[in-house]
This record gives sequence, structure tokens and C-alpha cells, in this order.
Amino acid sequence: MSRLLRERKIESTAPAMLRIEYGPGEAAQDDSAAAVLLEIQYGQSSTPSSPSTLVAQVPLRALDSTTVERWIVDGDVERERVDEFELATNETLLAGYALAPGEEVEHETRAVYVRMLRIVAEHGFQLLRVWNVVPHLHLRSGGLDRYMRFCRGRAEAFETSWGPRFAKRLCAFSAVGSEEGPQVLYFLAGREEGTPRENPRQIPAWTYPARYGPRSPCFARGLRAPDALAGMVFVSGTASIVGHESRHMEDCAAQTRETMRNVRALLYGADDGGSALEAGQFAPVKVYLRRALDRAPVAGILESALGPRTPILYLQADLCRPELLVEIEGLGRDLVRPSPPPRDAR
Ligand code: 3EB
Repeated sequence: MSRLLRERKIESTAPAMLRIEYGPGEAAQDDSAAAVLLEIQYGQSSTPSSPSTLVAQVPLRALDSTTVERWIVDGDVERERVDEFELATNETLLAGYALAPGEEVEHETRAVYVRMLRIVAEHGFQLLRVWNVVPHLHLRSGGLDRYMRFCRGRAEAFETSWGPRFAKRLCAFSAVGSEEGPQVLYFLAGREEGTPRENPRQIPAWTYPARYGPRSPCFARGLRAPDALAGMVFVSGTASIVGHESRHMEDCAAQTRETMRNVRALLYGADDGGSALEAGQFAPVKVYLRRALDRAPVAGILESALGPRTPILYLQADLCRPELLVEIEGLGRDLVRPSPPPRDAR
């Protein structure tokens, strides 16, 4: 084997680096070799990390001075535009960002998802994580609200692109609502597929009963990243839902504690009865709040659940069911214990 090939081989099996950082609007001075794959600006726009950085503008209000999220990767990042998607890749990871008008939500969602799934496949990548921001989520027409229409458009796109058994291959998702602006979609994809993970305290979202809408939401509760990303679990937007039912109406503190029980159950692969997470096991974290005034009490609960140093970004958003007041997502560590050897093997 030539030296060049050997070096290539080593490079391709080394862990792919992905670091998610939060910060204020002003671009950080970073003189390392790392590059920004995607910079997400919440609320107002600010000066990006560099003029060539892919920037996603997300029309949700940040509730403190942390307004920017950066996905930091190794190596050079190349940019490309395909259809309505702005893409950035370092060869190991692919990020994409697209806008839709935000009017005919069902039709627009189906169309943009079909194109996203085609673009990711054509580039030789696998979806790991998708975020959606949909304007006027609870506006109703013809007996359905816009979230239900979004879900139907998304389900039809997966079915058309992947066939009838698409649900088993879904990745981690978040879908929240904005007061105004276009529909926003952004995603992260990797070279290898991750392993979808369901939550033992919740039924899979794609099996929700019909009272939540004519097509169930298509997402996995979480996704264990491929080995190249070293034990990361992408935790989908998680709310105070047990089984399929919303819990703790009008009590944001109780919803937050229930949501954290769900996050722990996902990471441990079992209901853990309430034990705490250690520093770094769930970080960074993003919190979507229906009402800005809930920020301080939620921050207090999360500080005791996650320790004082966990980076948390707070955004105001509508959530998929009107009664939900808080939704929490983030990057977790896989805490599932390897199963012990069978008894008769000892
Ligand atoms: C839930 O558990 C809350 O439709 O993509 C969370 C994460 C929720 C993702 C989605 C919806 C979605 O049903 C809502």
C-alpha cells in the first residue's frame, strides 16, 4: 500500500469531530484549524464567523444573550447550492439549510422533504438530525392545524422516497412554531447511518393515535450517532408526554421535570427512576419555551438537573401541541449499559 493510501485510510477511520458551541452574536476570535460547518442565528442577524460561513437565520427569539449556535468541524468546508438548499460539507459531515414560503404548509413540506432526501442520498450521506420551524403552527383550516398538515406532508415525502417501511429508519427531529417568517429547515448528515432509539416511557411518535392528526409525526426520539461520532446521541425535541399523552397541563415546572425524566430514559435506555445526569452527559442543550416568563424557573430546574456549567440556549417558540409549555433537545452521551453476559456463560 502506498504511503498516501495508508494516510488516507488512517484519516478516514479517525473519529469525525463535531463540536456544538453557543455564543453571543459577535463572532468569536478562533485561530484554530477548526472550521464552522453551519452557524445558526436566532432572532436577529449578526456578523458570521467568516464571510464564507453557511448561516441559517431562524425566526425564533432568543431569551438571553446567547443567540448563535456554531457547528465546529475539522478540515476545510466547501459550499454548494442545490435547488433551495444551501449546503456545506467537510466530506465527513453535510449540513443543509432551506427556506419555504410558509404558506401552503402541507404541499411545501412534502416538496422540500422530497428534495432534501434526494440531495442527501445523491451526495452519499445519511440523515442524522433535522430541525423545522413552521410559522403559525396552530392555525386551523378544514379541521386540521398547520402542524398536522406539516406532519402529513413530511410522512408522504418519506413514504414516496423510502417506501412503506420508512419509519424504522427515521432520525432525530425537532419541529417548533414561529410567529412569522418563512418555514425553515436545516439538517446534519453523516457518511454512515446512526441507530434510531425510542423512549421506553413514550410510544413511538410514528404510532401516535389518529386523534393527534391524520398522519403521525415521523421522527425517532433520538439517534445514536455512527461510531465516527464517538457515542453521541442526538436527542430529539422532548416534551412532557408519557405514552402518547401530554402531562401536567399549565404547570411548566412539572412539565420540565417530566421532560428530563424522558431525556434520561432515552439516554439510559430505561426509566431510571429519577437519578441525575452527570456534567457533560447532556450538553449542549436547547430549550424551547411557549412563554418567555417561564425561563427563570426552568433554568433553575435545569441547573440542578444538569449542573451549573451546561450550556443552554433558550428560545421562545410554539410547540406541537398547544398545551406543551416546554420542549428540550440536545446532544447526549449514550448511557445504555452493555448487557451482562448470559448466566450460563459464567
Ligand atoms: C412530541 O413528542 C413533541 O414533529 O418532528 C418533538 C420533536 C415533537 C419532534 C416533530 C415533534 C417533533 O410529540 C413534539
